[in-house]
Amino acid sequence: MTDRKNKLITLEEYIIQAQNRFPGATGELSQLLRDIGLAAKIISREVNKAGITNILGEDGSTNVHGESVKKLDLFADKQLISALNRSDITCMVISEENDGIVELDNDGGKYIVYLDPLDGSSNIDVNVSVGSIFSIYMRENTDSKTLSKEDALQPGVKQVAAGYVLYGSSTLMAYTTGLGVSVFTLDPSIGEFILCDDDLQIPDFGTIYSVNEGSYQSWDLGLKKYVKYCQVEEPETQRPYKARYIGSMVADVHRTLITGGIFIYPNSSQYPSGKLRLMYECNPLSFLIEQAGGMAIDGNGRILEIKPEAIHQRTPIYIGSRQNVLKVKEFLDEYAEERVKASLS
Ligand code: AFP
Repeated sequence: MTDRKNKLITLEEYIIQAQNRFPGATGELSQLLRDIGLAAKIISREVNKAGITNILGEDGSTNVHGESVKKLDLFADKQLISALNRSDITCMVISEENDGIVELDNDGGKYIVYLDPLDGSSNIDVNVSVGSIFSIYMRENTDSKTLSKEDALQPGVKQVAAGYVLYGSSTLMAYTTGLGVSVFTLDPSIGEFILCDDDLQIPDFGTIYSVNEGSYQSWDLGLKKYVKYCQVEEPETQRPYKARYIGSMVADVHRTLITGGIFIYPNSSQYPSGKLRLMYECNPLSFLIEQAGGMAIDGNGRILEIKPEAIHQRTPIYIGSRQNVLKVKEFLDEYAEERVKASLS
């Protein structure tokens, strides 16, 4: 935890202090993070009173992935995009809720922002934690006036910042600009995010595994064997591990970040390329986890090194404590041949 325990530092102050450490900084990225912080407060307020204002439930449409859209998804999407449109910094937004790119009014904007405005939204109706995820890139091609999807197709290693806001028992924001992970908790009485940790580290090993075991039959053999390994009784290796699965990636990964362990959303016969989205779920959370000392892979290599081909691309993901991710990789590698044989048969 931060050694500044007795001194309350707000998100705004922290961002300004961090910016002052870089003499050449223009302050634009800081402004962008502050804009996201503002939208997060508005979304948090709405999530907390969702039942009262009858904003719960589906709006009747489906998003680009054919999933039913909850009213709060749309609200969160609108708030984040209009917050980003306030300052002339962001040229383009790609959001789970929009099929194509959303061009903002700022041709000269330097930044491209990916958003999952309300991850885990099928949990809203049952009062379970949801979150907003963001991922920020620099626009590389500044010569051309026109923007295209290609401008947005950069690998995760090129993120300049990423983070999430978790609307849970309290509202919390975690972000990284590549210099460790900072975490803030929203104090609703003063409406400010207060710094609670400025260098969060994930335990190197943890005893929780998190995966939707209902899909067990559709997994590759390596993952089946790994999950059986987690369940074996062997006190010397602290097994059996505990199973925990919320069904909101942002909440499952947040727990993993704090307690250690592993979160998995694999490829399966139902989802041959995995279900979760590379650009606005897996990349930002992988950046954070790596910055905290953990690992994130797609079963073969680092998530952050995947070259994206589409803005709504999916990927399998194995993310969490270093030792746990290395262990599952051993199992996946050991049974990789069976996987190839199965795909050929
Ligand atoms: P929703 O946003 O539609 O609730 O999806 C949430 C999510 O993308 C991710 O946050 C969860 O980890 C994952 O889906 C849960 O998927 P399963 O229901 O297939 O386990």
